[in-house]
This record gives sequence, C-alpha cells and structure tokens, in this order.
Amino acid sequence: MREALQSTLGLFFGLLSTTALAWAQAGDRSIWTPPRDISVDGGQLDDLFVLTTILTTVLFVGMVAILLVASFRDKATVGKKAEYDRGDTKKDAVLLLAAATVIFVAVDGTLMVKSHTAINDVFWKYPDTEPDVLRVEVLAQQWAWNFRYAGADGKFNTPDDIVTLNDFRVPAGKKVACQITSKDVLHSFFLVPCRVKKDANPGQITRQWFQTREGTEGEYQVTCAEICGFAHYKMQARFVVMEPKAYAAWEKEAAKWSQIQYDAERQDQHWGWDWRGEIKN
Ligand SMILES: [Cu+2]
Repeated sequence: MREALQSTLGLFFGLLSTTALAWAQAGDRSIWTPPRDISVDGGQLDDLFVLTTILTTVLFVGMVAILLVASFRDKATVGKKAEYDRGDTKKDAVLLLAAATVIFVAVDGTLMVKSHTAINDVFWKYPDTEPDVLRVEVLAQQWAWNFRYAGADGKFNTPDDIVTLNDFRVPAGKKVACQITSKDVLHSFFLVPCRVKKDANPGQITRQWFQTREGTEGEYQVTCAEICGFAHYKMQARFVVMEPKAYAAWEKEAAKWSQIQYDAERQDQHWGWDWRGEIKN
C-alpha cells in the first residue's frame, strides 16, 4: 500500500514538473498544440496526429466504460456473490476476435490508408527536377548545418555557388528541394514548421522537399533530430522564410560574400555535388 502511494505520488510530481518545464520553455505558444505549421502540406501530418488522438481517446473511453460497468454490475453485494467469468467460451473467443478485427481495420486501416495517400501523393513526389524549384544542398556536420545554392549558373560546386553556415533562407511560397548528406556521423535534417525530417547519412545523398505558404515570412529553426555527439542539442540553424523580393536581394548579397570567401585551393570548401535527378530513398 505504502509503495503504491509512493509511486503514485512520484508519478504525479514527475508529471507536474515536466508540464511546468514545458510551460516555462514554451514562451507564448501553447504546449497543447504543435508548433505553427507554415507549409502547404504539413497539415496532412498534423491531421494524422489529431485523428490518432481522437481514435485512441474514443477506444480508451469505451474500454474504461466497459470495465467500470462490469465492475459495478457484477460485484459482490450482501447476499450476492461476485460473478466471475473466465472468458474462454467459444462465444467469448468469437466476440474478442470480432472486436479486435473491427478495431484493427477501422483504426489502423484508416491511419494506414491516410498516411500512404499522403506519402504517395505529396511527400514522395519529389520536385527535384521541376524547373521552378529552389534547389539546396545540405551538408550536416558535428555540429552545424552547411547550405549550398547553385548560384547564377544553376550548377553546384562551381565558383559562383552561394554557401552559408547555419543560415537557411527560402522565399515564401516556393517549392524547395533539398539533397542532404553528412560529413561525419548520422544527423537528421528536421524542419518542424514544415513537418519534414530526413536523415543525413555520411556517404549517401538523401532528399526532402517542402513548400512554405505565402505570408509565412519569419524566422524559424532547423534542428538535428539524431543524437550526434555531445553538442547535438546545439546543432541548430536559422531557417528564414523571406518575402520573394527580399530573398532576391539577399541572394545577390550572399553571392558576393560567397565569391569573396571562395578559394579554389581549399578542398574542404568544395563539398557540393552534381544535382541528382533520380535518387531512390
Ligand atoms: Cu546532428
């Protein structure tokens, strides 16, 4: 009894302090809802979370109700013995199987169909070779993000590339295709406000794409979602969504700076690669 009380109290205070911590860190945003989604398609993912929460809540409430009804209806009272049922008759087995099948098909089936539709119709329809797409190469390293834009010639790993460190800029409303790799260990390119995440693996090029909505200009964050060493928590880059005109101006300026920093001799500067048309992953 005492142990049960102790662990219940422990759990309660644990939950309380975690909630308080989350609240303190959340600033002016709600801790009950995910961070703002600024992408065209990210809502599909949020919808899946909401649907999962609704379906599991309905199931939870239903099961608790059945337990409560059974406990009160069949309990022992004065002059009546508690009813005890082993649940091993053929009828029980059929009922159990039927309920499990209905739940599996209705809940898991719905989620599976919905997620496959989202993946096939949107998230795996990479626009890498479409003409009006901003292409960016991403190089992850312990503990920073390098970004490379093709520059005026449209080709990567050439002297006119725009290269930035921890500064990822995109024009609002435009499709952005990223090809991603890592210099050292496994990292994961996570754009929470666009609901996309892809592993950055050394020796392999992976890809990801997203499109921000118009009017979502602002400063957000790129984070690393793969424990990658002791400064993993610090592996963040600025993710700046800009008004297209402002972006064009930045692009010009950044091109100048990249030009100044360009050094043909420095091998480590030329980490880019030819843009891949077809990647299977
Ligand atoms: Cu990392």
